[in-house]
Amino acid sequence: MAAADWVFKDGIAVVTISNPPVGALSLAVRRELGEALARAGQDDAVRAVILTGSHGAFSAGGDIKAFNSTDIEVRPYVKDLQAQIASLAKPVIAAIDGIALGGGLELALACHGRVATPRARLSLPELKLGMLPGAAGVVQMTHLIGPERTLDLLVSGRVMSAEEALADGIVDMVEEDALAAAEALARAVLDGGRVFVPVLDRPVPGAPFDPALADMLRQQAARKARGAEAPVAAAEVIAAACAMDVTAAVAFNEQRAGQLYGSPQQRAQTYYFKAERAARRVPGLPEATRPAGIAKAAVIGSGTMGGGIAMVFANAGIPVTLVDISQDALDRGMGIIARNYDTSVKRGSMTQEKADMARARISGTTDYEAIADVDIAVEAVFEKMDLKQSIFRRLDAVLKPGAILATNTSSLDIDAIAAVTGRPQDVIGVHFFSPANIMKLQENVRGTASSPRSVATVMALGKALGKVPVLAGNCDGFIGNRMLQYYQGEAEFMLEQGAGIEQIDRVAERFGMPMGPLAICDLAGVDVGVLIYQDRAKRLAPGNRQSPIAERLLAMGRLGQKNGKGFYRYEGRERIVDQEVVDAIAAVSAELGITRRDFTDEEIEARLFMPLVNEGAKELEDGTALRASDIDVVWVNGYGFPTHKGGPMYWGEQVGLEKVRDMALSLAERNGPRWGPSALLERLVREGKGWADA
Ligand code: 3H9
Repeated sequence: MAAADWVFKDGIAVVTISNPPVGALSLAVRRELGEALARAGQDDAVRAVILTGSHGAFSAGGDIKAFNSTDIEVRPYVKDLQAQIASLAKPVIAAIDGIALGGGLELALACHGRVATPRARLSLPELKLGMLPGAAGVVQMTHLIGPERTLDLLVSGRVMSAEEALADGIVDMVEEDALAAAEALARAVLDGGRVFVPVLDRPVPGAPFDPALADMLRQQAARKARGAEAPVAAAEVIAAACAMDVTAAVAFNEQRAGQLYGSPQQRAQTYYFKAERAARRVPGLPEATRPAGIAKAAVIGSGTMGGGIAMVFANAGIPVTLVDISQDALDRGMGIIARNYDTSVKRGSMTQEKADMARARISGTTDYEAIADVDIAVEAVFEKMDLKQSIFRRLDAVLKPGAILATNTSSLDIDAIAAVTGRPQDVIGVHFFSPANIMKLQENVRGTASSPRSVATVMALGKALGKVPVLAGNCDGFIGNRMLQYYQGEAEFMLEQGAGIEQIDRVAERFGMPMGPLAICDLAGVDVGVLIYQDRAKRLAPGNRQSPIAERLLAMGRLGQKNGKGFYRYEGRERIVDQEVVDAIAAVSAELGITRRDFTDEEIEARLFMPLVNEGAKELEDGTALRASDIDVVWVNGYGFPTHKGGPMYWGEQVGLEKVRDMALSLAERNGPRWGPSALLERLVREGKGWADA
């Protein structure tokens, strides 16, 4: 089939983008669209053109799979197609069913009119790829919805519904039969009954603007960007769209987009886009493996985590029963869920109607018999092995054959949990991150006995729940938390040597992390961190040490944010360094005989992030992670690692694996052998290779 089909009837040519599954604007599509538009221009019998998509998509925009290859650089570009539409003395109407994203939406916005079906979803998601809409999209959108809303739309990458697009004049009609409606619109234009003002000729809503607008937009974008360049560039182009004439603004849009395309951030984010999709595929599952359908779920434990997980199922349309030991506990859990939904409605992230429907899908019980027919039960109680095992015995006794018995443990041994059941093949880990209804990561943990069906089910479930699923092997801390201990551990070792509390957090935050490692400790609770340390201390091989700083803080009654003092003292949200903590750290240094010294920001950055890469390599080596890119997906979605750096493994490769290896050698000398380089890393350095050869 051609990449763009042409059908002609009664004076109207219907040109269809045909590039399943998502209608990406590949070179073949762009060429054939160009030819179709030229033919429409030359053929006097053609009086109007309808541009539409197929396979449930108008177009997902530029062909991401061809990014950074030569194909993308071959004309016609989307802007050439737009110019053809503009110069055609015949109406062109876009008929949009399903997605119109990025370049696809820019193309539609260059048409004279637009009709959408109720299923249409419109977005300019380019910033997620580290780039800008390059075919005038920033200017087009500013002319449609004004500067502030355009910035919000671009920075969030939010998807608009057909109704929303209609209310904003982005589409002209919403009709079930978009083709018929587009044809009627085209005929109305031909009859002179309907006139469309091209998007770029419309005045920017809200004009005239405050001269300080450009600065305001820039600052707003920079605050959200955490070091990403594209949001700031977007703000600059939006400001230009408000201040310059259209031709100059469009040229500036193209220029800024061109500067970002090919940049290290664009490459990192495009890599990351592919990484998320690769993570869904599990190599080695027998071809006949089919995931079990999940129509009904149960969650055991109605605390913060359990309640959040119940909301995730309910939000995805799956009825879910919360199980707890007492009615009191259930009532408390249900109360928190109700408040969370109220907050979502207040913040505008959910309509009242959707929240009510989701809430109605959550029920509670204290009786395990009541969940006998669920397809999956997710246990989400305290991290205590004997408690979890007793719950799994009960689940084993009541659940129907073939049900999935899942645990939300963040660190415990899946095999030890599975061993108390008569069906270890159906037992698997599904590790959600807190708050479960917000955080995207779903780290699925395969036990030794977990069947391919169980694996396939929780991977498919992740997608159905709107999460980003990644498969991990069963080990202490799985992919994410196993690495985290080195990041946080090294932060404390650097404190012992003289680095400042604020300096360490500032470096991590400037790198792009949402919060530095010490501030995170305060958020999670110094007491919680110390429990984990103490537990780990029992298992540490000889020669390895942990810093006693957190234990000291706990002894001083500093629990973290929960009592207003941990590594920092808190006044409202403000973090203030306390002399008492500085003194306590200096005392630890003195006791350990460590000479304190100044640190450069560069050293701190290297010592925080390189150990992550080394431990990631060990996970690849022992099979805990299937691919380096899976580790990146875990860190971006679970820990807020900046997407514009691709993830720790991608970043490590950019910095140089040799440097990562050298850092591991020096940290092993100071902190103990478990900090030493992974054998895989050493081999890759020796052979001059990267993760692709792991
Ligand atoms: C742009 O338009 C630049 C312009 O401003 C400049 C002028 C040109 N290209 O995600 P899924 C593949 S930048 C090529 O699993 P879903 C995807 O890799 C672009 N391929 O399904 C996967 O293939 P595979 C702006 C694409 O239903 C398959 O389609 N557009 C593209 O969960 C299914 O995808 C975007 O940023 C593409 N554009 O979600 C859109 N998109 O299985 C990014 C997808 O072999 N895409 N594929 O890996 C998305 O947001 C989601 O993929 C989408 C479907 C909503 C489309």
